[in-house]
Amino acid sequence: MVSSKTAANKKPAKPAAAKKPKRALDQPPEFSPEQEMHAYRQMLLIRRFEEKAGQLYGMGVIGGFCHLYIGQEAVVVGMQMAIGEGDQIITSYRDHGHMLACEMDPKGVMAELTGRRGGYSKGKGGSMHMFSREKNFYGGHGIVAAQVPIGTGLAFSNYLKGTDRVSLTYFGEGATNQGQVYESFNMASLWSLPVVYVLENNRYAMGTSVTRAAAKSEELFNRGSVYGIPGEQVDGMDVRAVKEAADRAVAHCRAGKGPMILEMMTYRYRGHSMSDPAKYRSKEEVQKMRQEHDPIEQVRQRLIKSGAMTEDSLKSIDKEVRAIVAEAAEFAQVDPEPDPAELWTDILVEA
Ligand SMILES: Cc1ncc(C[n+]2csc(CCOP(=O)(O)OP(=O)(O)O)c2C)c(N)n1
Repeated sequence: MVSSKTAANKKPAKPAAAKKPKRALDQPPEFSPEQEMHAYRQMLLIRRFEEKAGQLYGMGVIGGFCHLYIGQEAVVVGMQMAIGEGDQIITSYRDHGHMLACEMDPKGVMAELTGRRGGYSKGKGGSMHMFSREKNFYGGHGIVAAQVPIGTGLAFSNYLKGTDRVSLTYFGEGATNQGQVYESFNMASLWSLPVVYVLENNRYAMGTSVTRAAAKSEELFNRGSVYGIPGEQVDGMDVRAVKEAADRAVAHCRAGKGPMILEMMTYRYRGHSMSDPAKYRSKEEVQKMRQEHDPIEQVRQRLIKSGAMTEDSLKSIDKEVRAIVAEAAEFAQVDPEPDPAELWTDILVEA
């Protein structure tokens, strides 16, 4: 075990320079046709997967908690396009999209939702508690903001090991009011840890609007400023804007300049969880976001306009994606449930 004293001695503590928070560019750079296609396919996979999960939940095949990511797909896909082998990802309970973006197997994710042996936590974790060391996905956390110190710890480990790996630590705007976020900001800045705090501002924490819950809610990207952590507000519905901001934030971390906050302005179309009828906002508000800002539709329109794809070729991609999701759903229903004896396994790891 490495003591914090050793850690502090390894590199002299270098406080991050206090930078004036700035906003990202209004017009993001264009994607190549390959990047557009990649983003389209990944976002569509998440959307179709979540739609199927919602359906299975309605049928009673999935039980317990289930928080869908529909509407927010551009955030995780754009972030993922900016990182490389060995960079870590950690998030809250709204985690299926993050897992798919990390290329975890949709069958294993869906089977965990249905509580089957082939699930990523052997059917014992459910929607909020899945992990993959192989894909550098560190969960899946049900306690609001609990992943923020853990994600900061991942960055601390990168720092101690002297690697250039970066931790992407996601959390919601509701989590931004939790104390442990600021303890994390302090340490991340103190030791210049390579962590990008990806603040997914989908405007509601359960049924509470950000404007009712957060002081200075219009500038959450600025919440790290007293610690000298630079922050930016990003159009989280446009995958190109996300990728562009992510590239800069990741480069900032890799250059040893410490943490950065990206506030992703996004929106969730569905309720907080499956039991939320979402009566705290108007249907028109949701409709407007879907019609004018949908992250997948934006890419679809560009692909068609540029001539890179036709309606028919896009339909065939949709068919392929639906087949992957159908296969996952099938597996998640035929795979056996864990043996009751499994209740006593994987509880404690002896070091
Ligand atoms: C410490 C703690 N307090 C309260 C809850 C109940 N709770 C679950 S989700 C949630 C809202 C969090 O909203 P946000 O961070 O914005 O994330 P989102 O659900 O919008 O992705 C709350 C209050 C919890 N799980 N943990």
